Amino acid sequence: MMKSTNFYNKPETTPEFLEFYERLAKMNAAPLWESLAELVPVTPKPRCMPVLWNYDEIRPFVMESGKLITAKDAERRVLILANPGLRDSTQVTDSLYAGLQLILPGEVAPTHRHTTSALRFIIEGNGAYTAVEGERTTMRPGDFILTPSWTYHDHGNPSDTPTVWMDGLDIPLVNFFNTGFAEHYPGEVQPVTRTEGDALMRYGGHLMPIEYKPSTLATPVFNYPYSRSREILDQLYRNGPLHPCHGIKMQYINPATGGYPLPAIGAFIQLLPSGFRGTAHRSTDSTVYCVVEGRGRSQIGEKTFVWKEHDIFVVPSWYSLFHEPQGDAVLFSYSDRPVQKALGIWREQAPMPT
Ligand code: GTQ
Repeated sequence: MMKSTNFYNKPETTPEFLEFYERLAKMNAAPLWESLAELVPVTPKPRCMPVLWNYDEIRPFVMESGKLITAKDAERRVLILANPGLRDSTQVTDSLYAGLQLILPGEVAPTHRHTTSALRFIIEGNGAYTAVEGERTTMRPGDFILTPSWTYHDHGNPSDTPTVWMDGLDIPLVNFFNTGFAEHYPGEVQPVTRTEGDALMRYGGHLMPIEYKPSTLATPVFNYPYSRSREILDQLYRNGPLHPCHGIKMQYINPATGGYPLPAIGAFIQLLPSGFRGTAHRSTDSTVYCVVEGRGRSQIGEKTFVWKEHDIFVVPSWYSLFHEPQGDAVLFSYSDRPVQKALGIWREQAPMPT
């Protein structure tokens, strides 16, 4: 097999070449052969790196931010999870954003909407809510909550415990296309017009409103409660079979289309049962993982990450990956898979060829 380093036959750059390049630059032009290997790589070259945020280490910073600024003053009090491979960046992967958001008892994060879509994966707390288009949903650990593009949303915490969740947004993609818009709702808190649980009952059961036609690509269900997800994983584990790489892995769906929950973000939840040792695999969608339950380790390329509940880690595109839990473990993950699939460029090897 040809080595990727000499796949392209790059000519030696003599002074004559360099002189030509200088004159070319003044014409706002450049020689393709100098950057072909970078522009048309033989295999993916993600800039983002494998990285793990240990929740016990980052949590004190999250709480400290709560003393520094209010949710209202910050609009959203969030610590961005910045991938060290993406210098000076505000991104967790080359295409996606992640953050840890805190809302303290009595606080409100004011109502706004934007073209970027958001998912929330709840880490701790009990009794805070996210409101989406007139319906409030209580955020409980492990819940997967969505605020689709251009839907008004606010967060509030009438409980007596701080609530922390991971935000996942398609900010880098939306800004890449220069399609970012945002606006405030006229009031701080949007009026409640629907009973809690209405969307889940209406669209997320085994019934659908007659002749319902989705008006957007986003799911009409905006809370996928963990209690349900966990029960499904448990039941499917009992029923089998277990995937050699993924354990029991399911994807969150838009029940109206069977497609992804958001146009640009796919999300997954998997049970790695006690005694499981996953086989190495890889895929082209750089993925953000959040440990929901348990502990274990994952081998990502050359790196081994030891993780436990609430830790967050990144697996870049095409890095080999396997998981090994210690006891039962549950992992949540999200990636830009829907975009890659829409472009017809998503690839997976699960398991990797030996
Ligand atoms: O909750 O609306 O982490 O607008 C970044 C941007 C959260 C939000 C983020 C946002 C939000």
